[in-house]
Amino acid sequence: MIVLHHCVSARSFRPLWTLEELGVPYELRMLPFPPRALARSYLALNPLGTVPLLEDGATRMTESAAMCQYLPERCDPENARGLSVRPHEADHGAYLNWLHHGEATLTFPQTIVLRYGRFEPDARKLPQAADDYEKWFLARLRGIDAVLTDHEFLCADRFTGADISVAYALMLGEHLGLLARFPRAVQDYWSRLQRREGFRRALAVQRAEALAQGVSPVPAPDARP
Ligand SMILES: N[C@@H](CCC(=O)N[C@@H](CS)C(=O)NCC(=O)O)C(=O)O
Repeated sequence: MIVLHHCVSARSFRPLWTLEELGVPYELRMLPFPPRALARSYLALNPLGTVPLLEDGATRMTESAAMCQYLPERCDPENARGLSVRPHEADHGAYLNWLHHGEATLTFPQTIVLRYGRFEPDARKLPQAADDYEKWFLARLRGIDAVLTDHEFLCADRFTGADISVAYALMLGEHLGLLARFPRAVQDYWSRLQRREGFRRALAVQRAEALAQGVSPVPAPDARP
C-alpha cells in the first residue's frame, strides 16, 4: 500500500491529486504544519521534516514533482490514464521540462514570499524580498502563458503529471492572493483544471482526512499565527 504523508494544501497536494487522478488505493497520513515543529516524531521518518513523504515498499521519496512522474509509471504501467508522456512520444522532453518547472522555477520564489512576507515574526519580515519574489513568480508565468494561449494543456495535447506540477504553483499563487495578476490564459487554465473530478476528490479527501485525523483543514499559510 502506498502511504502519503501530507499537510493541507502543501506541495504534497501534487501526489495526492495524482493518486486521485489514477484512482488507485493509498493511505493518507495527515500532519499539522510545519511537521518539523508540530509533529516531532515525523523526523524519524523524514529527517528533512518536509512534506510530501511517499512510502511505497522500500521506496521513499521526498520530491513532489518526482512523485508526479513516479506514480503514473508505477500504478498505471500501460499509461491508460495518459498522465505520463513516455520517451517514445514527441513531447517527452517538454513533459519533463514542465514537470520540473512547476517546482524549481514557479514554487521556489513563492516560498520566499511565504517565509519573508507571512511566516516570520514581524521583526524578521523582509517586505522587499517578499515583493521582489512575488514579481519574480508572476514574471515566470510568461513561459506557461505562451503555451496556454493556444493549447488546453502544457504538453502532449492531454492532461499529464506536468499539469499537476505546474497547477500546484498556481494553487499556491491563489492562496497568496495573486490570482488576479495571472495572465488571462493562465487564469483560464487554472479554472479548467479545478473543474476536474480528480482535483475535486483530492480537495475533499484532504478535508475529510484532516478532520478525521485531528488536523486543521485550513491551508497552512493561513493556519500560521
Ligand atoms: N522540493 C520539495 C520541497 C518540500 C517542502 O519544502 N515542503 C514544504 C511544504 S510545501 C514543507 O514541508 N515545509 C516545512 C518545513 O520546511 O519545515 C518538494 O517539491 O516536495
